[in-house]
Amino acid sequence: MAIDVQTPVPVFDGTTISREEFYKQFYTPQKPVVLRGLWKKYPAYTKWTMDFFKQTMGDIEVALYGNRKEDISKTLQKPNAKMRFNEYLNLIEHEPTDLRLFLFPIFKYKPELLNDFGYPDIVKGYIKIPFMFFGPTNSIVRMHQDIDMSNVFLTQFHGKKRVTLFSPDQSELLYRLPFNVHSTVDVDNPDYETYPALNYVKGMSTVLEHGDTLFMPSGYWHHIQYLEGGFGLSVRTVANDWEKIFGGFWNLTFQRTTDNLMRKIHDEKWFIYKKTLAERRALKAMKHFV
Ligand SMILES: O=C(O)CCC(=O)C(=O)O
Repeated sequence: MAIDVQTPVPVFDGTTISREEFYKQFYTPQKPVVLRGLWKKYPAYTKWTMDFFKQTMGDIEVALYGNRKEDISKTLQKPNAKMRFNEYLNLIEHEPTDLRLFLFPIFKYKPELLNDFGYPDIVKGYIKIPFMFFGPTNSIVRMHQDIDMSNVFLTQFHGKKRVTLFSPDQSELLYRLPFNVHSTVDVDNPDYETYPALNYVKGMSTVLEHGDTLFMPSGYWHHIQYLEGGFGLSVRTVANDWEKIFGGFWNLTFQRTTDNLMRKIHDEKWFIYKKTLAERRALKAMKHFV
């Protein structure tokens, strides 16, 4: 039985939605939405294609990460491969691979790309550090929350990807690993014997295509499957409440340092400890339902 993610993320016309409407319906209540065409007014909307990136910056070297099984316990730190950007773009267009390019600071290599877009005024308080994400068909971004707990606006430029979302209040049922923002749950093939609390989670899903911007409120869990090779860009805003702002700061400092240190010292044992704790917390959370 699949996890209940049938509820579709609502879709709004991003070319007409006003700031008032966005705040009232989505930003203040922290509800996800797809804003179709939000970036239509910017040159990037049509200019940023695979060929554009191949031609303008194909020569740079990029570090790539795959979906290694052993990485389930780790935040990805060591790349699986390095190659020229145009070789990589050809690969994800034409060849089977699982190599992804994520949190790519493309603007460091080519700052003039920043002139190709702006920050839509449906919201205030942007953290103006955009990142790009590239991936091949069938590659998976395993389920996680963003470590800084910011609100995310993820715009798709090329290819389609399915995004599955869960609200942060389901973290325990999703077996959130302590000292971490990941879960070992496989959303596509749920193992209800090992993870019985998954019977009680309820998510949402959507497929993003060219020109769609997905608003993911702070702390939302997301799992992404690239249905086609492609790329997108994310910009973020600071979380809406102090608890989440502090949570993000905590994750980036104390939590991450502790996790890295314990991993170095105890490795597998530390992972087993975190998994056990996550299971205990899930069983406790499940008691509200059974
Ligand atoms: O689109 C992707 O490849 C990953 C996006 C993501 O995980 C994020 O923006 O936090």
